[in-house]
Amino acid sequence: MERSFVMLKPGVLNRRIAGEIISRLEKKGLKLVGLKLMQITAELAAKHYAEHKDKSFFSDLQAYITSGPVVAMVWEGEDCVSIVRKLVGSTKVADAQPGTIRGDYALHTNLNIIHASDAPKSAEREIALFFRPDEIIDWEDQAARWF
Ligand code: FUP
Repeated sequence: MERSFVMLKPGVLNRRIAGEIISRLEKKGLKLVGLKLMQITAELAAKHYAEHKDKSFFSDLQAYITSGPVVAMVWEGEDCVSIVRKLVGSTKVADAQPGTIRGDYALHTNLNIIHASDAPKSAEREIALFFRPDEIIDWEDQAARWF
């Protein structure tokens, strides 16, 4: 089983669409194993986006991601990282296909509403940055009992 770190960026709570977006990941069949509302500090934002620290958009990105609460999540499933990236859609919102989360809900790339790990290694790093091990619940999936 693979895990991915997913974060609903500030703006999602203002727009009251957190539930809709979480629902898309649930409907795909992925398993939610970690979830919390967080106010990210500038330090955590800098660690999370370390690969972008020299880019021109970094300070705007850091300001945006710390401007309000985010919903930090860990999702689990087979090929979870690449499946979530497909559901999320392209980074540049002009390229994000309708039907994807960014394609349906975002108009500006710098406000593209959701983050999802781009590889299993990044997922491990990001999960460790945002979650303590005891905040992730390895619950027994009894879906077959219900459906
Ligand atoms: P992604 O993995 O799809 O989130 O994409 P990146 O890691 O390349 O970018 C991280 C964030 O930086 C994006 F979500 C939005 C922001 N960004 C910009 O604002 N402008 C750009 O040209 C590229 C990224």
